[in-house]
Amino acid sequence: MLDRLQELHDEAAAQIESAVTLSDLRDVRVKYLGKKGPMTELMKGMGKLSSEERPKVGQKANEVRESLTGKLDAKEAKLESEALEAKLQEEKVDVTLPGRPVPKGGRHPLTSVVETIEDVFIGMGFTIAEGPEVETDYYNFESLNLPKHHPARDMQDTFFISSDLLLRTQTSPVQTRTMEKHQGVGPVKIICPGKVYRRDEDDATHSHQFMQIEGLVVDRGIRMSDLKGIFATFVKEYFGEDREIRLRPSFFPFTEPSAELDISCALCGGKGCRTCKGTGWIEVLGAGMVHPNVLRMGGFDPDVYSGFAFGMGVERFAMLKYGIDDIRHFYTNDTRFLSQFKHV
Ligand code: 2U9
Repeated sequence: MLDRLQELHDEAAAQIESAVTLSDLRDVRVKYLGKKGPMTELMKGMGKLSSEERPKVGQKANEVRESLTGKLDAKEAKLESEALEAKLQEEKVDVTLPGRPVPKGGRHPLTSVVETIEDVFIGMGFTIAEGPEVETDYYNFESLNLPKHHPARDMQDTFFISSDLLLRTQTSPVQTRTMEKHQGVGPVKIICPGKVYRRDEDDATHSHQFMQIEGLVVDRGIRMSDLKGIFATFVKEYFGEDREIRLRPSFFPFTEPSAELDISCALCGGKGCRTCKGTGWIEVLGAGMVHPNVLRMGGFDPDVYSGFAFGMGVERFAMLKYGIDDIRHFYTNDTRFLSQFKHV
């Protein structure tokens, strides 16, 4: 029996030695030291031994068990540390590698154009005023000398929300609201940037939603020459020193007299080309002296105060400056278009 125990020990020791994985080792442990293993089986025969032999066999069995347990534990620790080392090698991270750059966004070209125009006017002493996009009929039309059923209302096809509420068709209501706040005391010198809405079919030059910047100056003794001086500075700062300006008579219900401002065409230098339709001039904005009715409705006495106002379409300015041929590019969020304006 002692020999058999030694045999079992040597057999198990050889298998422990040759085990490659932790699972192999677990099988060896169960096979030799488990309840159904040969050791247990052998011990069942202890009863048949003489009282002299029994302690010897018992002692040998304990030695074998201890020896095997020690070998198993040692091999298990070795395999576990080998597995950990292999895992660490496999998952090794090179912390010195440079990071992958995250692509950066940029300002939308319309935002850049608005900010540039704002800066020019702020430089001339204007402040910025803003107001709601959902307006009342009074602020969008009545207060601008456009009473109900006035034919000029049709010039601006309107999105109505109810008979009295609408999406503003121009930022002019902000100017009326600002005049009201001043309670008949000048000066008022503001520009009003913002989104406006018109019931238009979208095409290359029309959009049902677009951006405007309007301006208003009200004070004692404001004249048409003040308007022209402001535009001369603005055009040179925004479009360039070499641009000339001219005013052409026009009509708007809220201004009298009214005019349109043209700038000389930079492409042909005034000779006439496709961009300026052969005229040498490009129309950029509308303006005029504030109509006395509009001053009165804003709370200013037209016998004491006068003013001028103007309005421009931001998309048109951006299209002229960057040579963009379709207004819809501004709203389709195609990054191939937008990424060209990252640095403007
Ligand atoms: C008040 C008084 C007067 C604003 C003005 C224009 C002329 C004008 C157009 C330019 C292109 C609109 O975006 S566009 O389609 N605007 O030509 N706007 S004068 O006049 C005002 C506004 C408010 C109280």
